[in-house]
Amino acid sequence: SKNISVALVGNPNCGKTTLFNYASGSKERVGNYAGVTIDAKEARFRQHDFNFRISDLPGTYSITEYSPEELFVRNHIAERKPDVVVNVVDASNLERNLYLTTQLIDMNIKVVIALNMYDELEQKSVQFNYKQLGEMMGIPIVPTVASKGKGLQQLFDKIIEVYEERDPSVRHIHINYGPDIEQAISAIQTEIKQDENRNKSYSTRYLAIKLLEDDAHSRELLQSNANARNIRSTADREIKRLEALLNDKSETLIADAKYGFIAGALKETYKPAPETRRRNS
Ligand code: GDP
Ligand code: MG
Ligand code: K
Repeated sequence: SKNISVALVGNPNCGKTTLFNYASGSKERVGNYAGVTIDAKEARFRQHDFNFRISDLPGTYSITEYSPEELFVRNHIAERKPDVVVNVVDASNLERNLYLTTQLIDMNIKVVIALNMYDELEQKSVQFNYKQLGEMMGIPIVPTVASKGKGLQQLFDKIIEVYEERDPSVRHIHINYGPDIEQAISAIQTEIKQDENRNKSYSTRYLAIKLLEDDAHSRELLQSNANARNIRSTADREIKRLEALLNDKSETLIADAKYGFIAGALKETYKPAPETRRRNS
């Protein structure tokens, strides 16, 4: 039988640990433990013909350098290289949760979205074409109610399908950052690619975007690139050009483009419940 490693990634309180416990059959207490050393819980179980190894990673709103949790998640993805990342998304808080998804898209890795808390979405009368959203992002989306174990069979079937590259809806999209930022990204990518023997843990597009966000960890990583000096000067030049041109910090410009992408995708796929009229007292 085959081995498959899975990492659960998502915002705090989206149901990762609940999903982890249900899937692995462990009775770990669910909750936030402030002050405890950051750690990933790991469990093994069998599903169909597969030996699953599943990791429950700390909750994060983003994968950058800003907190030890974020760095932990990022290193886990780059160094442990899970076969499939399950991005657990709280269905009742899509806009905020999908920000992390845009970073996973940049990383160009195998992702399945568990659209968790789906019960809460069903209770409101919203119309959400999650299939269409998944197609737009190139990431399959499986609704789940982790607290009841609902949808988990479908989720693990989908993980296997994505791992074996049998799902035709999976594709690597590029979030379009607009012509000015895209030009900067490709200028930096060109410099990174000069070194044929570079560390290939991260895609060049991802690293270029992170450099434009002035991300210290990426700068550090790229120091081992034979072309490090040119990469750095190109990034500095492009940041200056963008900031003069678009009149904002380049990391803000990138975050805005990500939120713009999410807003555009949700506008096409998500119809909120009609506003309930407030009663005057
Ligand atoms: P984590 O921070 O991502 O690990 O989230 P937890 O697993 O600790 O879950 C946070 C809370 O959400 C807990 O009270 C869970 O019981 C609850 N929860 C998890 N999944 C679901 C779900 O699908 N629906 C609902 N309504 N609650 C859920
Ligand atoms: Mg947890
Ligand atoms: K929690």
